[in-house]
Order: sequence, then C-alpha cells, then structure tokens
Amino acid sequence: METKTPGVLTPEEIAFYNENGYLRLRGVFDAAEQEALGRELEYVIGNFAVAGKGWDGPWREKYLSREENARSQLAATHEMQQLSAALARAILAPRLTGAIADLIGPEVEFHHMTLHAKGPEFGTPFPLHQDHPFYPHSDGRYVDAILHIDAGTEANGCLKFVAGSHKLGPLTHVREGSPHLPPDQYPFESAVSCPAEAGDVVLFSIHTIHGSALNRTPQWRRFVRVGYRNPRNLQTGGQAMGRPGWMVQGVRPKIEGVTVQPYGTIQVQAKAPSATA
Ligand SMILES: O=C(O)CCC(=O)C(=O)O
Repeated sequence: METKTPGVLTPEEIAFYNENGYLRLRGVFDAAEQEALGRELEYVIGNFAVAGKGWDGPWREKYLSREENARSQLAATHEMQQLSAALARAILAPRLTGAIADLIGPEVEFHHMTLHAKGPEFGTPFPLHQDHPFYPHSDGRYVDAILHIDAGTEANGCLKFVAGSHKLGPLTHVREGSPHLPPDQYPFESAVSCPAEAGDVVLFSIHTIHGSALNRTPQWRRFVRVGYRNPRNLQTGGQAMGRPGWMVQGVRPKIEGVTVQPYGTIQVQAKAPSATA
C-alpha cells in the first residue's frame, strides 16, 4: 500500500527552498483546525508550559535594553502531542508531511514538537542561530516546520532568515547560554523577514540561520515547532537523541547497523553507514 502522499509542492517551491533554505506554506490548517489548535494550545500553555525570560547568553546585552532584558518573557514546553489531540493531528497533516517528503523524503519521520510562545510587549527575541546545535544530525535532510498558531508580523517577532545560509552546513556557535551565532558576525540586518498568517507553516532547514525579534504587541505570539527528518539521517546528539518517532510518510527503511527497539531507542552500531558522516 502506498503510504507516501503524492507530490504537494510545485517545482518552483522546491527550487525556492533549495536556493533559500526556507519556504512558507499558506493555509495548511483550515479555520476549524486552526480554532482547535488555538484553543487546545491555550489550555496547554495555562497548565503545562514553563514561563521564564527565555534564552540566555551574552547576546542579551547586545540586543536588549536593560528593561527589555529584565522583562522579556517566553513560555515553552515540549512534546505537546502528549497533551492535545489537535496538536497530535497537526503532526500528521498530509499537506504538511507531503511537502516535507517533497523536500527530504520520500520517507519522513517525526522527531520532536516544541512550543515557543512570546509574551506580550516584552516577548523574548531569538538571536540568529541554526537548529543543528540543538539536535545535530549527520546531514541536511532535516526540516523544521513552524506552525503559526498566531500570525507572525514585524511587530510580534516573525521569523527572519539569512537566505541561502543552509548551504554553509553546520557552523560553530557560541555556547555561553543557549547556542547562538556571534551577533557581530551575524547581525539581524542580514536576515529577511518572513511574515505569515495564522494557519500557515514556515519550513526551514536544520542548517538555515534564523531568529526573531521582540514581540511588542499586547498579545501573546504562539508558534509551535515540529521537527521532521529523513530516517536515514542519523542523529548524533541533543534533544530527543535515540528516540524513534512516528513515520509520517512512507515506511522506516532498514539500515545496516541500526536497530530500532519497539519500546523506545534507536541504537547505532559503529558500522552504520552515515553514523560517522
Ligand atoms: O519562535 C521563534 O520566534 C523562533 C524559533 C526558533 O528560532 C527555533 O525554533 O529555532
């Protein structure tokens, strides 16, 4: 039985992603799905998320005034598919996973889900970085999908990308606080804004340099990140290391030297083909 959604993206969209390292998908979730996502995420934030000042590090003095540094707020948590059926269904959405299969497939494995809700007026910014240091993988066949539960605008801290930066591969990050790129070498001005509507999804490569500015609006700005990989792209460390995820397109390929335990671990023997790549 065919378990891969037929092509979703146009050749132009695939070419845009390959050239720039990111891609906006419009209207992935309809009004009813969007309403359920917003409502259930509100419950998750109220009951399970941890609110704090957000990412730490010397970049804060560079980017933020004293007041912004003291008052900035971010609510975060992980793996909300364990808390909400609407969020669990979103991971499997065929238009989303089919698009990702067009970019890195044909097989696609779900890897993780993370909430980033920027608080009102002083919603924490993210300095420019790649996601590679947080969950390094052997190659570039890894796409992060940002589900826009709320619209992303200049005023509330939409995503910003350094176009084409995925071609640089993994870069060395400052490890003081959360991994980030040195602000002097990678200024925010080098990134282009990617505003999007609620219900849109923005995709980007694990190697694309990105970040977002302060949320200065009176409302929360809620984004959910879902990580997807080609299952042949083996993880080498970080978040969710060794945990098999659901197959969301196709079937898991059998890889020499890799065993998947039914109750929860992926073990890679030394001879696995891409474990040392
Ligand atoms: O939520 C944001 O504004 C930025 C998210 C981000 O940088 C990330 O998920 O890696």
